[in-house]
Amino acid sequence: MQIFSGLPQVPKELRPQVGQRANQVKQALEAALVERGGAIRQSSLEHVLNSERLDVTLPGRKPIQGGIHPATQTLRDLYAIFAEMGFQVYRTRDVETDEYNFELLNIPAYHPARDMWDTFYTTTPGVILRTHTSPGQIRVMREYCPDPIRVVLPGMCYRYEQVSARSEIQFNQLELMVVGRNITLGDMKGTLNDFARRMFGENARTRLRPSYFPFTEPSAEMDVECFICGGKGCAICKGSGWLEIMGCGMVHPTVLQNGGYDPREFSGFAAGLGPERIALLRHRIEDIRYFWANDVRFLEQF
Ligand code: FA5
Repeated sequence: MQIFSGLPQVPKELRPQVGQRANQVKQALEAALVERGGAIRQSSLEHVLNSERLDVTLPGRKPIQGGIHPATQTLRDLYAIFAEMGFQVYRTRDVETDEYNFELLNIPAYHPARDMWDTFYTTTPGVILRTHTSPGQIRVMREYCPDPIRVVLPGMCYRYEQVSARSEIQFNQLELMVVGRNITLGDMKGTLNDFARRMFGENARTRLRPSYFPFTEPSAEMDVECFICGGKGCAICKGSGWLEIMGCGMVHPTVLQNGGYDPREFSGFAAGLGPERIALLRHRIEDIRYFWANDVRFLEQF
C-alpha cells in the first residue's frame, strides 16, 4: 500500500510498470492468505472431527422418569371413589380468613375449641393459613345455595404443630359435604361405610365413636378395623384393633344458616379425612415426615 501511495513520486515513464508490478504482488499476497486460511480451517475441522467423533453405536442414556407423589396418588384414588358415588371436586383457597376458618364454622374468637387448631397467622390481621378444609363448606354453600350439594374439598392445610411421625405442619385433607332435604345420620353412615369398603376392601368393618366438632352436631370419629392385623391388635393400631380415619357429623344448623340454607328445611353431613395418614397405613410407611422431605429414594418407591 505504501508503494501505491508513493506512485506520484515515481518518474512518469516508470509509473505503469511499477503500478502493474505492485498490483501483481498484492494479488499474489491476497491469494496466498486465502489459501493458507482455508488450509488452517480445514485442518482444525479435521482435528475436531477426529477427536470428537460421535459413536452412534453407544447405548443411549435412559431419561429419568418422574412419578406421581404418594399423597397425590391417594388423593386421586379418593376422588375416583367419591366420583363413583356422585361427588364433585370443589377447590378452595389455602389462604383463608379467620371469619371463614373459624367464625362462620361456629367457632367464635376466644372459644376454647380454637385450641384444637394451632394456627399460622399472617402479618395481615384476620388472614391465616387454613387449618382444615372445612372453611370450604361455607364457600361451596354460598356458591350453590339453595341447590343440593354433594362435593369433596381437597387441599393443603397448615398447623403450627409439634412435628412427629404422625403429624406434620402441612398436610392434605379431603372434606366431604352433602346438603339437601331429608339428609340423615343414616345417609352419612351409609356413605362413609360404602367409602370404607371401596377404599379398604369388601370386608372392611367400621365404627362411629361420639366426638366433638363445633361445626357438626352430633359429631363422630370414624374408625376402620385395622386391616394390618385384622382387628387382633398390633403396633400400627396400638393394640386397639381399630384405626381412626376421619372426623364427621351432621352439619350444625348455625353453619347451614351461615351458608345461606334454612336449617328447618335443609340438613346435611360433612366429614374430613387425612390422605397422608391413609397413605401411611396403605403403604406401611412409618413416618409422615418422608412425604415432604423431597428424598427421591423415598419418592421413587411409589
Ligand atoms: C378437622 O380438621 C375437621 N375439620 C374434620 C371434620 C370435617 C369434622 C367435617 C367434621 C366435619 P381433625 O383436626 O381431626 O379434624 O383433622 C382431620 C384429619 O386431618 C385427621 O384425622 C388427620 O387425618 C388429618 N390431620 C390432622 N392434623 C394432622 C397433621 N398435623 N398431620 C397430618 N395429618 C393431620
